[in-house]
Amino acid sequence: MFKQVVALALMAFPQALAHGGVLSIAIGNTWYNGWAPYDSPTGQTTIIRPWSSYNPIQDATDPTLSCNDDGTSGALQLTAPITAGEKITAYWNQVWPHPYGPMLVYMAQCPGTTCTGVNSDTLSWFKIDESGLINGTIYDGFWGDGLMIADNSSWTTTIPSTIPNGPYLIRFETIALHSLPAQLYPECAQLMVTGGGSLAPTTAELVKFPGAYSNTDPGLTVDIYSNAAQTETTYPIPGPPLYGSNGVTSTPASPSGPSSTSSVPTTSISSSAPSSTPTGPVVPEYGQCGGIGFTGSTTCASPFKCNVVNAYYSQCY
Ligand SMILES: *[C@@H]1O[C@H](CO)[C@@H](O)[C@H](O)[C@H]1NC(C)=O
Ligand SMILES: *[C@@H]1O[C@H](CO)[C@@H](O)[C@H](O)[C@H]1NC(C)=O
Ligand SMILES: [Cu+2]
Repeated sequence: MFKQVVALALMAFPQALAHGGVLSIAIGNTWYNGWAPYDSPTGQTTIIRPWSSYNPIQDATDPTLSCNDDGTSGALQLTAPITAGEKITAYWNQVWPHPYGPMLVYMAQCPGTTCTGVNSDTLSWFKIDESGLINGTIYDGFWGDGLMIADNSSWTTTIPSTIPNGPYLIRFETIALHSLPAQLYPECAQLMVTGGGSLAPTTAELVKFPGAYSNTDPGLTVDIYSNAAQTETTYPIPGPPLYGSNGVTSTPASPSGPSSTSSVPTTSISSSAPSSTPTGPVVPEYGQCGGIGFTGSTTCASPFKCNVVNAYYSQCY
């Protein structure tokens, strides 16, 4: 009997567990309350796609990996309007407990005029934002997840100004590496993008969920407590190359320069401190080009300029 009471109390207060998800979203001054996974789905109206558990997904082939549920949406599903180039912020339950691992944001365009009723498992996703190991080593460094926690357990990203108009899902994901298998926490929201451009993602940039990750990805299997981790300063972020990167995977720069011989822009994850005359790789549109602790290239690909977003993040656009 007592055990039952305890179990009920845990169900009523799932935030007592060290897990969670995206509870709300803000676009400009508009606040959108999220889906409540522990309430009855009946009658819930929100831009966030239904999701069902605070528990992490720990298998890259899990069928719920797209939006942390079976991929469907109900008839009451809402869609938020957003202008290409506008910022959107996702808020996790506070204080998010997992500071070691990357932050990732994906989008997927829906066929037709709305995403409502479209199964998220059928869509092709492209990555618009990522933040991996920001400084230090895999063992004791500062990660995108730490930045999310420092920023009020929230993550702000910019809808690329170049994506075509239309209905999209946006997928915010935080990955925690403090234990293995890695813990994946994705949630999705429905958007209607206007004011966009005409740069469709390339085939190399598009992935399915599940499909984008594998259980052998170095970025999902790294043991942050290993001896090797204590000296390793680069971390391969899982998933496809960033949208707009011309299909080139983010390449960590080495002290002697970019390891890629390609002439197309690459994103620096970690490198030696920028000199006054940077000769490293140029950062593509929407890539990071500055911020506290950032040591990568500060040179944006032409014609983009490096703009301060906040103290921790400057971006090329
Ligand atoms: C921090 O996030 C919460 C939602 O989790 C929000 O209500 C609050 O306004 C945020 N605080 C600031 C300073 O942005
Ligand atoms: C790493 O980056 C964080 C946030 O940008 C900063 O607070 C911290 O001092 C940096 N640590 C080192 C060793 O550079
Ligand atoms: Cu957790």
